[in-house]
Amino acid sequence: MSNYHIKHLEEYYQVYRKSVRNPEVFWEEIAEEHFMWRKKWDNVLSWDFTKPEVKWFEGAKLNITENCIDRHIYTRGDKTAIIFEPNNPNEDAQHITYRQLHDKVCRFANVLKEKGIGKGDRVCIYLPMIPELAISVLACARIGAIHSVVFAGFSSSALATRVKDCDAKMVITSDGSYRGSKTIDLKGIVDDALNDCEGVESVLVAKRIHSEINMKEGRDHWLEPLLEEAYHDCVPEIMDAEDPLFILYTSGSTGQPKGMVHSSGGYMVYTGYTFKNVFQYRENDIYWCTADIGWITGHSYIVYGPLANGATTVMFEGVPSYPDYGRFWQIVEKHKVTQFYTAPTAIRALAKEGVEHVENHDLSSLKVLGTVGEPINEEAWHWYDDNIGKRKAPIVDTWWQTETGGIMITPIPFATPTKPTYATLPFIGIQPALMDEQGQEIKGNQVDGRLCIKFPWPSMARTIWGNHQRYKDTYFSAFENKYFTGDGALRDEVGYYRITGRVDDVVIVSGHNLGTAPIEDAINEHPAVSESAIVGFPHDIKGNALYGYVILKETGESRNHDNLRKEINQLITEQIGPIAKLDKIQFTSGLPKTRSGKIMRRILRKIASNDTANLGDTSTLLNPDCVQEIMDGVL
Ligand code: 7RM
Repeated sequence: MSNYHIKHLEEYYQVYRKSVRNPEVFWEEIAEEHFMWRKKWDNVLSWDFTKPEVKWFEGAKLNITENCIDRHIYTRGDKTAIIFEPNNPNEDAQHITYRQLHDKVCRFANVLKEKGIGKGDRVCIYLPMIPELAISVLACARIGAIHSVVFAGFSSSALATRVKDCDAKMVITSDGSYRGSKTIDLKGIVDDALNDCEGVESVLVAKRIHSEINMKEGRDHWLEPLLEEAYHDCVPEIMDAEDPLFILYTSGSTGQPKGMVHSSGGYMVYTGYTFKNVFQYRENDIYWCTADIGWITGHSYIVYGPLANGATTVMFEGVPSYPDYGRFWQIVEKHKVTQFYTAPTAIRALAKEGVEHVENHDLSSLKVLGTVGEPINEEAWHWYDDNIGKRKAPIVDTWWQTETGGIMITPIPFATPTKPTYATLPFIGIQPALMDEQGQEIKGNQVDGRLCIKFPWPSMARTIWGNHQRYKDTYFSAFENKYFTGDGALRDEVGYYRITGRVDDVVIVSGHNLGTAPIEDAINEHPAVSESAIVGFPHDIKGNALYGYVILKETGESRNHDNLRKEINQLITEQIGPIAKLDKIQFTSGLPKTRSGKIMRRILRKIASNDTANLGDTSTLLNPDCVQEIMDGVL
């Protein structure tokens, strides 16, 4: 039996039981046999969810880039580590070998050092999906700097909030980016953001679109000449297992995003181990995850997990619709992709365009398909299974979060029988629990409740940057001695889990987590707006879309409502980014409120979803009359 590579369902159950009965013995074995340490740990695990404090492999020393790069040079130095597929299909793909990756990461690391970056400093990376993104992430890790990647679709003010929150000393960006037929002025966005960020000493700028940009004397530096001059080797900084590796922001129920802090040792072990098993990765496979490295999926399953296994990982710069809706399948055919991992929203968008975009491509290389980011509906699941996997490639519906660092509930391909819309079974070492609203665990099968995790796992976030109290309040206070995920789930008759969706004020739109509070904050800055409430409602492609109820300061005919709608969406675009724009905006004179003044979002959600048959008791509201007004005005 192999604990590292699980191949049968029986093996899964055996290894799972072992991992739960004696987690320390189990994880010690995985860590010891499959990773490279400069010094072994004194203690595998110590934890206390009441503080909360979790430490894995305490006392151990390592550098994650030695695990992801150096050790592979001896065994697979000429193997491709990263395939870069550009936005424009006529531009050549780049194949970066492990040896070349070592050279590039070391040079970049030396540039960081020369610009005054050292262990523990924060570096904000705001780059499109070009090789420099993966290389800069690894370069930070090489010297122990904490990277904070901000998705390059975020606005300047969202970027500024994140740069300031972690007090970044440096920003890494590019002149601009390609996105389908468009170009985006990334450097201009960075310049706007930095007007407001005093702590940033330097900006490194990669050249991608060759646009005319402004370079601020003394602060901004072109990357290429610095890399050319830099020395090609860099001794890795030796880190403690619990030293932070990166910060990644995720939205929450207040305006300030939460900077989730991930560790070096535990994160490496868990992402490496899950990658191997969830994708059944074998040497010579070509693995492609379509996420952006700006999200956790890209961190864990484009960069760290695959490279820790010496895999070949594809990085795609473009979008699924350019130059046409067959682009994903053209890339699968071109690079003979064996594992393909994407989001349900992408599947739905492609399914809508019809199978003709699929049919003229050879997809026979595909062995495993994956989805992540939101619940996958049955129709999309079958479309994926029938047309992409041809019913031969199992679909792994992987549930996890920015906070969990790695995949938590998932089938293991060829071992776990799949079931549409079910993420199925907990991964090795993961102990889920369903809780009722009184805080009791619901045992047995065919039940549903709030999804918690009862026991630590190596890649869990250790804190929220600069705000440990918020970490405790958000994740460890709802249920005693448990990590609360914010999701609801059900468990079927055989113990399979199906994630039913968020039970808090987060809405998942096209696989992106959006807190409703920050969007409301943005809208409320409009001079004509007095109050607003945002809820999600079902959408065929995006999974959910946003519906905004807005109360104006002055009602009446004085303002053109269509113009106001545009201005509101413009404000949201500026403050958060275009992904947070509202699909529908309804002006109303009141919002349903409880006697304590809380907006009853449950009612607004039902109205937005056209599910008004069962609104529940509205008579206890402070202002029951507004419910009818809102229903009459539905868009
Ligand atoms: C990896 C990622 C986390 C939230 C999570 C869920 C939802 C993610 C699934 C899913 C149903 C899935 N991180 N979610 N995966 N819901 N089935 N397979 O997406 O931090 O950006 O989002 O996404 O609500 O709490 S994330």
